[in-house]
Amino acid sequence: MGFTNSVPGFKAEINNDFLKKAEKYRAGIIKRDAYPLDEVEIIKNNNDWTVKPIGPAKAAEQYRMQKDSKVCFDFGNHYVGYADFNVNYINSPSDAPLHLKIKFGEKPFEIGENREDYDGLLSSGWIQEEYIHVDDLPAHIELPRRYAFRYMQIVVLDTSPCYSINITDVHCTSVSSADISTVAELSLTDKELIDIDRVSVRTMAECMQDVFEDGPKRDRRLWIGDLRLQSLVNYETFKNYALVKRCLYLIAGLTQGDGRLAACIFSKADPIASKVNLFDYSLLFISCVYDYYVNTKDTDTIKDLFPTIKRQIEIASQRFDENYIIRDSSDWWCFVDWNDDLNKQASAQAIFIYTAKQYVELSKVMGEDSSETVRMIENAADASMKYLWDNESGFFVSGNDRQISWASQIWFVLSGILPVEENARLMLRMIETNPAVGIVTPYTYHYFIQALFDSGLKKEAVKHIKYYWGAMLADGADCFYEVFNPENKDFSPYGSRVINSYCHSWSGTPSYFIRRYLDK
Ligand code: RAM
Repeated sequence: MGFTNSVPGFKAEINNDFLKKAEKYRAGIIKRDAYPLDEVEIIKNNNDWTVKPIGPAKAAEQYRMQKDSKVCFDFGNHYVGYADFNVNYINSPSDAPLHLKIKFGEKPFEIGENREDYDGLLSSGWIQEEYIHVDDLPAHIELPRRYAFRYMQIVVLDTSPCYSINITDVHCTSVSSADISTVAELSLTDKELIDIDRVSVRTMAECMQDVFEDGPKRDRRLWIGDLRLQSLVNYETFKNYALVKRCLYLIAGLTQGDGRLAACIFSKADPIASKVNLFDYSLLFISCVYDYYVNTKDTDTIKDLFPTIKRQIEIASQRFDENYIIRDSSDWWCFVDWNDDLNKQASAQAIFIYTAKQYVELSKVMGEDSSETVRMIENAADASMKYLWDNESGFFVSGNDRQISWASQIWFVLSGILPVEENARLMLRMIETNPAVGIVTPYTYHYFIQALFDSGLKKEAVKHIKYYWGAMLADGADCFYEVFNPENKDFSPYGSRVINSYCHSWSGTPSYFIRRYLDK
């Protein structure tokens, strides 16, 4: 163990053995060539940005351009990669620097909107836009960042009165550690599910880089909650066990001190734990390890990681109050969903029970005594029925205002403290009553679908997969989105949809459900 202090006032704890292991399982990146398929124009139509087709892209031919002209390419699908092109002068040698603006977008409106108008919560640095000067022509331009995009627009800001330019050979070297050709074909014949599965698999492949990234446009990092869902899909599709193992060691190897897990890891140049700690994400690391064990039976890795998961139970249990209910607070202590109105206390209580049960299973595998955790689970379950179950409404309530939300019911179903038939009734009652505090992320929608399957409500599960992910398909999704509300497609927890990620790993989980429960 060693300490680093690269963030003032924040002591990250590093387990070098774990980091070495993470390095050993570093993924090989597969590179492929991608070219623009079509030339398009992004125009405002009925108050929104839409794609107007111009014609097939002239991939290796000239785009003759002068000051203030622009060209937009449609690559025909979502890509993660590095773009390059050639540019030369025409008419006369370049007697002044060429000034270009290049934009990339997963969605047309990212091309259409101006960065200057962005006023969201997250850094505008995420907006995929470059201003470059080219002093000498001809030149081969390699853009500096890795982009996640379907659309690429080049705008000529200036040349000089003497020369124009031509642009040729627009190209992208796409990158991923996943190979879609290794994924088994489905045998089911439901066209909508096949389409949903295809887009899920692509979403996952685009997010599988050096680590399981949450989204290749934003945040491009390893979050525990996202990893949990990505690895579930991975076990049913790519089966890249080494990449999961790498991520598990990275997370356990870069803690916040005292064994406390960071909710996410910055894994690039000099890997470091983030300063964010989330009650549910720390516990869901246990689920990551549990699922990994179930799918690999790799007891050596479980042995390494056991102290880490044990510590998460110890830390989480310090949040129980005198009634054995997880204490609520008004800071960002627990994630659950991006619904601002959501009170997270009940979900947190249920997540404790859900993950502690998995910890007990892993303790058995390791031959460790878990009787204390078993007692905690019983106490937490009893307290939940006493203080959080509301007989009158037939729902679990959360927080001082006894809020009834979708998330609280879903997590209590998953915690398994009620019999399956009661869980099924609870789910149906929730769907029927439709409590006002709903779901805004595919992440929580995943757990909703899981709760339906766990309650034996397969038909409802399929119906809701189609309703939710089918609506994204109908919206033209090449990959599935970070946030999606079919009733309010422009919703963003960050104040602007421009900064939302439109290829987000936690949204690719229909493949897991389809392949695990439906494709038999
Ligand atoms: C956002 C990302 C990420 C998620 C966190 C909590 O920054 O969408 O996927 O895990 O929130």
